[in-house]
Amino acid sequence: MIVFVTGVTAGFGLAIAGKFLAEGHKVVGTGRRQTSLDALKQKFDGAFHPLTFDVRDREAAQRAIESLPEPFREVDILVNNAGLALGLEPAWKADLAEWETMIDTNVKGVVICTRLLLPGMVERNRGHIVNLGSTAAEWPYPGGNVYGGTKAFVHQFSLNLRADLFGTAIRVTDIQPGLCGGTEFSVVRFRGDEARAAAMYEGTQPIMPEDIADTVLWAATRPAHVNINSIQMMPVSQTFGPLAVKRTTPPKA
Ligand code: NDP
Ligand code: 8X3
Repeated sequence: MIVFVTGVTAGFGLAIAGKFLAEGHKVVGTGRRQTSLDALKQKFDGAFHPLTFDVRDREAAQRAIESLPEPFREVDILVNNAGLALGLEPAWKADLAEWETMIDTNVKGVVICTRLLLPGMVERNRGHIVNLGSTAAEWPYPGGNVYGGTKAFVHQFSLNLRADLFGTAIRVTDIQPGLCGGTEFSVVRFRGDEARAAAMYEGTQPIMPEDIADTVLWAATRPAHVNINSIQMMPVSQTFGPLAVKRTTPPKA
């Protein structure tokens, strides 16, 4: 199979690309960091094709996809993985430019790559779109605001794609992870503050990129008549809390 994975220069994307390559598939891997993509090309020459573009840039994405050489053209699986969270401030203090970056990357980026690759899948009546959502799509938390909103979009977009694809063999899956370590996610979210990022995982055993890669591979290798709509996954060290209730008086014991 030919697997197109956005954001392979770190974290989940790197693990997903590695997993599919190890299983003998060809991978088109994207990102903005040219040197990381070059290193992957050198390591997996012939099986890995790098594309350097920003998923927010529709024309750059189109140029990159149109440049794909013949052996990588007929993409079977698109993994919309590139994404980010920025900040954890309450809505009235958050940086509006950071909100726009999250919307442009997590929403527009997913929409652009999907729209560019879907016609080929429909033409071949073969394909699978796997989106990286988040538990934040369904479980709000303070400071999650726009990040959670973008992942709710990813979830609903995934379901709606399947509605459009009714009658075709093309599958769509939304993977919704909770607390995950071993990626750059929190360092990016806390704008390079490594100590604050590390504190997120202290004393926990979070989900790791390898767990996500296993899940993507599993969803993509179900029998052709099975569509996994969504998978929500959390580490055992994470679960749900009660709804917050602000009281003006302390509760009676
Ligand atoms: P990382 O920060 O480790 O990796 C993000 C990847 O996305 C990088 O390869 C980066 O490449 C790429 N990327 C980011 N912005 C852009 C852009 N504008 N254009 C192109 N590529 C971009 O994050 P994770 O691996 O942790 O996260 C991957 C996905 O999983 C995200 O969508 C995230 O929201 C989601 N997720 C993460 C969780 C977590 O706790 N880690 C939990 C739930 C979901 P480059 O910088 O080279 O462009
Ligand atoms: C990443 C998980 O809980 O930081 O999507 O939003 S969380």
